[in-house]
Amino acid sequence: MFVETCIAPVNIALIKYWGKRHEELILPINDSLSVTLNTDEMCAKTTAAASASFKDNVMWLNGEKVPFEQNARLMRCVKELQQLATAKGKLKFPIEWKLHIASRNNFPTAAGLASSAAGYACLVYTLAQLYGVEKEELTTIARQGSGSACRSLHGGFVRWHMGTRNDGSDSIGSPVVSAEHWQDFHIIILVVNDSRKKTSSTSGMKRAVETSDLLTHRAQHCVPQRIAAVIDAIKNHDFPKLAEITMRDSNQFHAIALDTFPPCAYMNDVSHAIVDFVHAFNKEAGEIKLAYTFDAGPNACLFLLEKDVSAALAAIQNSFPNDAGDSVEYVKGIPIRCE
Ligand code: 2P0
Repeated sequence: MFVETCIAPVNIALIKYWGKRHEELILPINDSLSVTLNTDEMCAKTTAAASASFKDNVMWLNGEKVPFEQNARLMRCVKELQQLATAKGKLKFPIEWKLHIASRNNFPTAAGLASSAAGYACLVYTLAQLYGVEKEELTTIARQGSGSACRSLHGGFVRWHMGTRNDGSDSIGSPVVSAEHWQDFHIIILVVNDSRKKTSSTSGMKRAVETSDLLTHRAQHCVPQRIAAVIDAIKNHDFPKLAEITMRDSNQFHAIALDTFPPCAYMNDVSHAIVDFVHAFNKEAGEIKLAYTFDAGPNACLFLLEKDVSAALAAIQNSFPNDAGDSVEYVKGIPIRCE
């Protein structure tokens, strides 16, 4: 039997991916840019084994058996890795050997915090180790599991290039700077308690492509400029510039969600209170020290510099006390360094 175990972290987008130009290959309509969290507290962990004695391919996710061969995205990743290993002559065992894969997220999947990104990045990297191809370009394979997964294979700030080729070979994730470039860049996750079921990212973005005019405007006219400007801000350690671009892009992404027909409302009242809180905090400080971004759910990710973490956490605790009753939403701060 051959066995490998790996971990992969969550990434949070500053410039969002929202909309595909090819559903199966998962090719996006715009570039996106994210930061990968440097923490073991929020990551996926996967163990993959291949053996002559396994009768079937089996997968467990957080301890529960889940479909394997019926999962088209999973099968696509496995097949791509097997083809790569065969082409490179790196197989240590017969390609016919079945796989057993067990994957876990150590953060609440219900919180909707980019679990598929870390999950597919981890799955692809673990299988690549098993097949001996871990040094090859893997982001194009992880992308076919879940688009945002291609950004979790690198540390630090990562750009997912939309690419122009029809086969997706140039739709890759690559680091913008070295992973150690911005050591005092921090993130605080505010977990807003929300049990309401929301539209999944996959179907929400599909509906947006079909119905939102604002989506086309953003992809063509706003994202290219924002990507260039945010890379410039990262290279120059210009936090206020990065913060403004991030907040504007988050706001526009949620405007697109509402411009979708029927609309998707991912943020809730607490999310909007967090937006107001951040702007008030920055006004009080006289400069932009804090930035928010929201994904396809109500939880907030705040970006800030290390020197401002304790003041921000104190202000958060003051504005959003944690001791509210069961039915009331709450906010929790987790400082995490990104590098
Ligand atoms: C992002 N999100 O850039 C954006 C912002 C959510 C909001 O990437 O269909 O789960 O599997 O490619 O990767 C979530 O999309 O969607 C996402 P699929 P995925 O982080």
